[in-house]
Amino acid sequence: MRNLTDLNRITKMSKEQHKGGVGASSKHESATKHVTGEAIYVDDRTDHVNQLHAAIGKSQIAHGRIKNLDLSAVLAAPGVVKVITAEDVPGHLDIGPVFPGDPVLAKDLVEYYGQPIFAVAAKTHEQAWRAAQLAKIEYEELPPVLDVETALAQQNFVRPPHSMQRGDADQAIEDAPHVLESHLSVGGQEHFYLEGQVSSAIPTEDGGMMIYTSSQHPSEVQKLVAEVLGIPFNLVTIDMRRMGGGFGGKETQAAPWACISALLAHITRRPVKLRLNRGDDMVMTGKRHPFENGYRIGFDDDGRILGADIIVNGFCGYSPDLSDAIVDRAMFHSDNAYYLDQVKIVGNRCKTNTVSHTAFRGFGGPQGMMTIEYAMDDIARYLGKDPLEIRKLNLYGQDSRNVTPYHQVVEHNVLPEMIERLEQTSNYQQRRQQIREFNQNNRILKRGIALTPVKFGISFTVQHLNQAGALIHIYTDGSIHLNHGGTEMGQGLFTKVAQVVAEEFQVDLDTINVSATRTDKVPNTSPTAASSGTDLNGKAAQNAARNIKQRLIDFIVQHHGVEASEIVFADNRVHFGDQSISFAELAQLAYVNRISLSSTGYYRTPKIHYDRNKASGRPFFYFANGAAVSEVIVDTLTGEYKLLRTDILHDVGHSLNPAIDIGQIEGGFIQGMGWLTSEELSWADNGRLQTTGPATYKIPAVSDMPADFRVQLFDQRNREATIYNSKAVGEPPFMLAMSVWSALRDAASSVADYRFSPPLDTPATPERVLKAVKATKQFQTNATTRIQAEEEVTA
Ligand code: MTE
Ligand code: QUE
Ligand code: MOS
Repeated sequence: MRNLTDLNRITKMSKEQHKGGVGASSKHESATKHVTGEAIYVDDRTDHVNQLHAAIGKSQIAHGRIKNLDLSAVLAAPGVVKVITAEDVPGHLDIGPVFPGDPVLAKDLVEYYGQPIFAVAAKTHEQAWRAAQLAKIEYEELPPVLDVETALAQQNFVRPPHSMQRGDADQAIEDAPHVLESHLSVGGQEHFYLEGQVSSAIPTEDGGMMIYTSSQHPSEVQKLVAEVLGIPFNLVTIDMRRMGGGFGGKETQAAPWACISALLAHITRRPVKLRLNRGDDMVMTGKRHPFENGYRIGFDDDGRILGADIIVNGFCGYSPDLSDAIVDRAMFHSDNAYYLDQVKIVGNRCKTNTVSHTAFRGFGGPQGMMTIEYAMDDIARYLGKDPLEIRKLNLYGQDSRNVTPYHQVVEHNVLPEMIERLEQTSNYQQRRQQIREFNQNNRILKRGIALTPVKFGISFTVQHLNQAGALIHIYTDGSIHLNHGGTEMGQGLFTKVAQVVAEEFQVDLDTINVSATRTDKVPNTSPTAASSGTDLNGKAAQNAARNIKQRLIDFIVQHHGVEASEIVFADNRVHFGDQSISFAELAQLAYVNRISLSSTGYYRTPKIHYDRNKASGRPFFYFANGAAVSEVIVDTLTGEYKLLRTDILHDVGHSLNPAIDIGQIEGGFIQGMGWLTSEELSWADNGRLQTTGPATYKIPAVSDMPADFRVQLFDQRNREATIYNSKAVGEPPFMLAMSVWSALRDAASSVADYRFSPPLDTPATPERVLKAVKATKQFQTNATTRIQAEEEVTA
């Protein structure tokens, strides 16, 4: 019998000998294919015989009724085979994901500029697009609502308002020694995934549909395609191997194009591909919600918050889409990392005649956090203190100072320790001093620095979405086929889940093949969203692997007459008694002995519950944390600036793959920086989006990376029982970019020796930074005049 030392030796050996298990910085499973161009995206799939290409005819007004739709020129255009309108939809017209409100093609009423009205199928992509421009449409125009103020004044909402509260915020503010109030405009954001929206539909022999689509939510596409066609769900199959980026923009926004290509395929009985060009994609798909937020906060002489009254108003666009959950998440993150003693938070879902805004990395959380971070800077300037001091003072802490406005207790709070550490490693205090000196000695160039924290709740706040399934087959050569409900969009989900399975069987990562996400393999899946992909699918895959492993162990016990405790999976082998066979031999042996080598797996997140009517419960299984210090330099004559250095300390628990996690942190931070600095959406007065390509919409370039970029993982395991005690990483780092915005404000504030907190809406473009500098100079001038006047009076 094998003794414990032997077992330990084998287990230890396995760490060295099987490649790519949990904790290894294995490269992304498609890294090589990505850089050689061999990775296949939907549009790279070989065309089918007889395939048609589709394009969309769009509304040219923001709000109105269609009086007359003349499509004769479209139908007569070269190559055109079929033109469809709402009248041609055999099943449901509405494809709203949660609540109704999104007709797949507009019927009578149009509610935003660019709304799909008809679709064309032609022999080529270009023929379809050209034909779609030839429609003659007469409208009866209605006044559009294009701003939040009007929507609020008219109580024009896509969903009813919602609020959460604890204690009596009004009273606490009234009783507080100091009160500040302000408002903040937070801009939206275009997803700018490199691969645009695309779907390819192929009719199947039994009246069903096979769809290849770039979607984060294959099960929802399956449901909606079946519903618009009026056929059962089991006749529709969705296949999704990889996206060229999703970022939330392919959660609901992929479905219309899948439905339209399916409708055209259903009607013509031919395969149909629909790929939006960049301009159409930007006009027709929802973006991050812009927000108009406000706060009124009471605090004591130290800057400790005593009462907070916060309002968040999301621009939802014309329909509910996911806005209810998005504004909820903005509300859930209005505290960010701070204890707000007596608090009231109100969220409005404003209806505007623009495209329906949707999920985008952080799902409303970033827009929610901005307000309290804005207030932190304002309180600091008012009291003449360093903003970091105010932030630290207000962090969630011990005793009763650890309960959120929705009554979830903040457990295992690592942020105070993380901030302490980052303050040290980034040399914050010394650099703050150097920056003060630099600013005193430089009239035109000013530097700024800020440290901002992030606390982000992990779990879908809609409880039933917190579940996942997986499917594993082991073949008789020992190679493993893995499938799960999550989708790959570049974030490394397939790699991490495969690592979990490699760890379970102690085999090399490259013996596992992860195949395309398909609705006929794992059914009824949740969107790959809320950063939960690895948490949910990793556990489901582990469950499937453990089912098979248990069968193999039972088999060895019976077949070889050894104790289960003596069986060890290690280094691509299984050891028992005095024997050791390869994993492939074991698979072969199990097969001939009629042991099933296939299993499904399932997982549901424990501990979570939430009563939305009471706005109370534990919506989040745990929190992911991070903090960043950014330093900028601003030209106060032009408002131009540069990010000089960023230090990040981020909490991913026990990392499943440090290389991929650091990639997510860097990418998320840069994407967040783009949102808060250069990416500005512009709509004309008639509701037409004017920023429809990279020439007018500025995403970060490689030259915008901080010259000095230091990312560290906070390597402490998650105290909750997540997959190998890791933490979700997809969205939280996005919000670390608030440090850049706050640093820009710090630089502007230096112009009045930090006694004034200039307004700085986002994106903080050079124009807005220049405005902030000017407001600060004005404050300085007024203050000087006032002092001179006072001196004259005294003299
Ligand atoms: N990383 C890449 N490279 N591409 C993406 O589209 N999407 C982000 C994040 N990281 C995204 C990404 C968003 S919005 C989410 S919710 C998560 O990845 C989803 O994947 P996960 O849950 O597997 O982390
Ligand atoms: C975070 C998210 C999502 C969320 C809630 C979060 C998300 C999402 C949904 C959602 C809600 C209701 C539905 C549905 C999806 O909720 O991405 O299909 O019926 O899609 O806290 O990221
Ligand atoms: Mo991410 S916004 O939850 O897709």
